[in-house]
Amino acid sequence: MRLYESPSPNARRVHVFMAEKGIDMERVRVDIRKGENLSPEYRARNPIGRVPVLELDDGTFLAESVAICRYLEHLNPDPCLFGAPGLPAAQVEMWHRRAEINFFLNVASAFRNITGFFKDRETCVKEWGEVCAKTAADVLPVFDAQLAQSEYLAGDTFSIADITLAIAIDFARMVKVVTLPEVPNVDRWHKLVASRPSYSAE
Ligand SMILES: N[C@@H](CCC(=O)N[C@@H](CS)C(=O)NCC(=O)O)C(=O)O
Repeated sequence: MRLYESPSPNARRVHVFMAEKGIDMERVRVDIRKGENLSPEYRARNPIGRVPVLELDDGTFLAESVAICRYLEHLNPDPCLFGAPGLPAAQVEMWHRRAEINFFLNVASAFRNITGFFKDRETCVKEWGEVCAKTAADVLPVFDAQLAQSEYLAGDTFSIADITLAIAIDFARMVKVVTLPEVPNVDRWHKLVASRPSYSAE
């Protein structure tokens, strides 16, 4: 297998997931700043033109970080990071979707629209970025309330929901476009997640 990637939060999700699973593979660096991900050659791997992309040994391409992680979970089920079948898996899915849709995507949209980082390839609307930044900040207390009563986001067990939210928070802190509210339970939990050896995987 081979992973097409760049230093970016979505590729990082896969790196941490791989480290949790003890999976390693060849990496191919894609320069997204220069737009290598928009070339016809790259779009043949992923028509959406984003990283990461996993290439299987038979030449199949799999894009979308979560789809890649699901496949890696299938290859190496331990530790279980998508939740045990039944209610635990549904709870992981619920918190993961909240982390991804309500927080991560708003942080990413704020970053893209406010900074114009990818203005060579998309229309950026600063005001929309500011709306997204506020939406991201406003939803963080929901995670804080959950983490006041639960060690990890979806319960007692570390899961992909924790990977996505922790990396999204790191990204928000790094790009500084979202004014993050005080969230002590999120801070407690983030230290716990960051102390895992997998979390420093690159
Ligand atoms: N939903 C996709 C999002 C992938 C994505 O947005 N990747 C960013 C890097 S974090 C990218 O490729 N950006 C390059 C661009 O927008 O041209 C996933 O989960 O993999």
